[in-house]
Amino acid sequence: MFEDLSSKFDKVFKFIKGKGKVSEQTIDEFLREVRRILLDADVNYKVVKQFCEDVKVRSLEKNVIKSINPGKIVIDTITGELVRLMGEKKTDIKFSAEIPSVIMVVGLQGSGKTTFAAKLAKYLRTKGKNPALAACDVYRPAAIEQLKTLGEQIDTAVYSDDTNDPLKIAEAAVEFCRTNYKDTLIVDTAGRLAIDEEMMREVETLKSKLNPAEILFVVDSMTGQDAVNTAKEFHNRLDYDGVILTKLDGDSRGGAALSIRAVVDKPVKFVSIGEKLDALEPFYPDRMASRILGRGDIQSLVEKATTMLPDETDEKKIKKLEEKLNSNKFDFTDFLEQLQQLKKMGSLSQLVGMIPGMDRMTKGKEIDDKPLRQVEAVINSMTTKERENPDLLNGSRRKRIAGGSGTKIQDVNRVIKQFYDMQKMLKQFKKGKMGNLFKSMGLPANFKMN
Ligand SMILES: Nc1nc2c(ncn2[C@@H]2O[C@H](COP(=O)(O)OP(=O)(O)OP(=O)(O)O)[C@@H](O)[C@H]2O)c(=O)[nH]1
Ligand SMILES: [Mg+2]
Repeated sequence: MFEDLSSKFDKVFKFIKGKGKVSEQTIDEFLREVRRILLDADVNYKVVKQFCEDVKVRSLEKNVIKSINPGKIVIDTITGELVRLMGEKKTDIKFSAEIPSVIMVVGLQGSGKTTFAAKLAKYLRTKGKNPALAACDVYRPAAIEQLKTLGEQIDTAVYSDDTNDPLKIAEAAVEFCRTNYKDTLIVDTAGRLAIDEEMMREVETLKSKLNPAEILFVVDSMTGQDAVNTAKEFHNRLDYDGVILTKLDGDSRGGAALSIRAVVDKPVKFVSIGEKLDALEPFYPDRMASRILGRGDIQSLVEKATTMLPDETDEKKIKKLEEKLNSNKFDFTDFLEQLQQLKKMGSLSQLVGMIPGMDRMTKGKEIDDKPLRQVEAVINSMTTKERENPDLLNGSRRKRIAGGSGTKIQDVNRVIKQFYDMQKMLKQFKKGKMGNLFKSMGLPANFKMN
């Protein structure tokens, strides 16, 4: 996700980090670069302009020119402004007092509505809801079948009938929910190639008759500024409640994710990151900013881990690691074990973006096991002493390891950096509170960093 954007930010941050003191002119120079990066990522030009102005004003307010660490001030400001741009806080789905809460899913053709409707049903079930789906796309021949198939996969009821009238189907589906104790109805609607009057009128009618708790607008993030324009038009007609960004697993440049909130002033509620039905994540602006800046997203990783229960062999491993950690510290062997554990948790492409530094390493290339294999090769070429004591790894040792693992010295440096990054991130989680999370991640419940 956003590898290009991350590596460009990385470069320009290095430039400012290297400065002992800055003038207003240096800040301007730096921001010109930031501006270019954002425009290249297809962020709306008005949004970019405002963003750079805000960063400048805030940095000056923080006395960046007199500071002895101007790089930190500027980078912290950029991070904060990115979070603000994307809406600051995670926004949840609303439910109505009446049963069922109706959630309408709207958007252009092929944006990912039907897939999202099923993903949302699956997600809501993990939150204790009992949803049903309504098949209201009566135009595309296979649409109803598609939703039924998805419903079967997630063991969720799909209401459909042959009336060919979206409103009648939706109203009957509401009744179906009431008699079958379904508390939430997710309504999948038809898409069109472009916004047209007929589709808009149809969804407007659905809105006025169904009185939905939520209207969610689904948009393909790969379409960049088009996505933002469509979001605006839909918003003018429907005044929806939230945006769903799909296909963030593709080579989306980030423009839609970064501009949509500022342009339509509606929160992004979920992002969809793959075709599989569990490839859905709530949208957290701060975590997204962290990914955009290439710092990974350990929180989401840990949350993902909690949905997995360790099997018996994992339990044994946890015990062993626990004993080790009580007397020792997190070393390269543990690091490798953790990465292998993470790999078991899901597709590597979903996980790499969450591991600090990994995203940049793969640079949007076809994601396979290569990054992990490289980490393995590098760690396997270390001596036991080196694995236990990473501080031993001086220049000549690194060179030897590169030779031994068939990698370049930069690869070795990167693995070492990743190790320290992960160590740092894990340190942020305090003992106790995160105990159960660690457990499912394959770490002892009383895991603690020295
Ligand atoms: N890679 C990727 N593919 C996705 C994602 N979401 C949906 N898709 C794929 O995009 C295609 C279209 O998805 P649908 O859910 O059928 O889209 P739709 O908006 O319902 O389409 P219409 O009903 O024709 O308007 C399918 O092949 C999905 O598998 C995603 O987050 N990532
Ligand atoms: Mg559909």
